[in-house]
Amino acid sequence: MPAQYGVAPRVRIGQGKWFNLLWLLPIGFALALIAIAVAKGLRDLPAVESFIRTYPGMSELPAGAPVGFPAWLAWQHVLNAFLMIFLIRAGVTILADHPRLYWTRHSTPGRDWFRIQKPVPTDPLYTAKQDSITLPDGVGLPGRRHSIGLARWWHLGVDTLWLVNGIVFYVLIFSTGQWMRLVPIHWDVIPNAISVAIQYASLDWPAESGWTNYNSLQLIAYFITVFIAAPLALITGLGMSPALSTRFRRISSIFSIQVARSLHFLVLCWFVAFIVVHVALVVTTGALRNLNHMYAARDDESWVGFGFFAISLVVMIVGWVAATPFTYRHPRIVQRVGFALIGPAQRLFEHIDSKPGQYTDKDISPYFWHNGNYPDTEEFQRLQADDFAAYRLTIGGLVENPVTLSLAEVRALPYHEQITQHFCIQGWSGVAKWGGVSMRTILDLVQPKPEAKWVVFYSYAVGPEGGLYYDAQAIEQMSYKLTMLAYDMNGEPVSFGHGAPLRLRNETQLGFKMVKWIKGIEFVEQFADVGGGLGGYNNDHEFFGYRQSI
Ligand SMILES: Nc1nc2c(c(=O)[nH]1)N[C@H]1C(S)=C(S)[C@@H](COP(=O)(O)O)O[C@H]1N2
Ligand SMILES: [Mo]
Repeated sequence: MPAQYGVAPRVRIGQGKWFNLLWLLPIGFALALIAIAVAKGLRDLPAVESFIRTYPGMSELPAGAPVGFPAWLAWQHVLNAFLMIFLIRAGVTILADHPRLYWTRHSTPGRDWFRIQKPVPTDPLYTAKQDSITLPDGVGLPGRRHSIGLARWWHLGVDTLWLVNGIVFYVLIFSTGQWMRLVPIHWDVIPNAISVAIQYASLDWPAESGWTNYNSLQLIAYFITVFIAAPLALITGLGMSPALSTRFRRISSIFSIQVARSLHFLVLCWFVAFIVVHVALVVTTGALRNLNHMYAARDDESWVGFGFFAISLVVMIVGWVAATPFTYRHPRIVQRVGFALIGPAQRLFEHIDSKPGQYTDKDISPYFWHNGNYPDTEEFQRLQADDFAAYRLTIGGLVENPVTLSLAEVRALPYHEQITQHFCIQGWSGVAKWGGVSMRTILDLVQPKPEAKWVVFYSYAVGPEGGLYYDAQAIEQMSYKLTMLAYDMNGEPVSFGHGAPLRLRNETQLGFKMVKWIKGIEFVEQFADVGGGLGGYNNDHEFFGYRQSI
């Protein structure tokens, strides 16, 4: 897609007022100056000096707490920092694909609380894809407009490595006692942290002894990062999965995908702020000694730690610079490796056959985004002109009883209705009531042969690069309670924009798998011979995956 840049981050205040976050730079600078003046003033007060003497900044460690850092900790720290580069950059690219955040599952234009894009235009057929924005290549991973397919492989693939590293870290800190240095266990961390804050702000910094014991402010920051932010990143990430959200109804009715996505973003903000402050303090509070602690497992002022740090920095910079060009040159490798890493988890969640009844009429979204490429062929326009009287749905392939059905015949089949939530890969969501035919009814009608493993849905619409839009679904999911062909939406015939006359609903999957404007259905043994061979138009052209339960 042609590049399109967004706007500086904005936060909504009240109904229609937006605050440009760039203002935080001068405001933050002014506040920092005020904080310094106040802290300096405070330190002239005898009461404050005696408070700082009583609470110099460190909480006592439990008996037997380890001294210094083992080599495994150093390695895990390096690996963590390296992986974070790709996680964060790919995460920002995913955000840029739907550059708005909401607190409710409705994703209503104007109700976003945060955006890096202009307000939504009034065109009723405006699509979420049109709304996506470009990031500079060095910032995003990969960054190009609507490169979410590749960004997700980076994000989810690297995430599995990051999680493994994190699990190893948890196991090791708890089995070696290193946890004692990361978990506040005494209430005096609070006054000590306040004391440290005053000392930092007054520019008369506390004594450093990170080798044996962090100061209390540092301790709290590390504790939040390791035990709150990191688990929250995982939980909020999973909170965006369609399969899990339709399965865990109670949790997802409070903790909707949009709450998850917004919190996921706030976790990112925490990590970025943490990294900035952490690195700044490492450098300004005795860089050589600090680097020896974490990169050479020694407590002196030699250049050894700096040497290891410099090597890791070179690796990080090379990784940073190479990742985007590599992705553009070898997108299929990124797609394949990403799928190898996260695919097993996606497959696991696909086995969830959720119950209907999670939502009621009052949950229906007032606005439901449109997406994709609209059909514009003459053939489709003719069908549409006479209300699809000449429409025929052909269902064939590996079935005992191939059929060709008019829309009236489809409507004559037993009626199935469900109110469900749609999860677009780009991040928006919406609830709608779908009426039509259960895919179970279709299976009963056509009797798939035992060899049939995949069910391919073909559309009347072509994709953005030409070629029919299609998608292959695992046959197992076709008999799920919430898989259906919809001809009604919210009590009316499905509109042109939402896929008239017939579109698929498969609630374990992300929205792109739900083909609109269905022309035909084919049962096949494998999808390698269909389209580009990767199981769907988006997989062939946009590097998505054929399993997208996350
Ligand atoms: N034929 C066709 N079907 C399609 C698409 C498309 O581009 N072409 N886009 C998909 C995507 S990415 C989404 S999110 C949903 C959007 O459905 P909606 O427009 O009804 O919200 O349709 C899916 N089905
Ligand atoms: Mo989508």
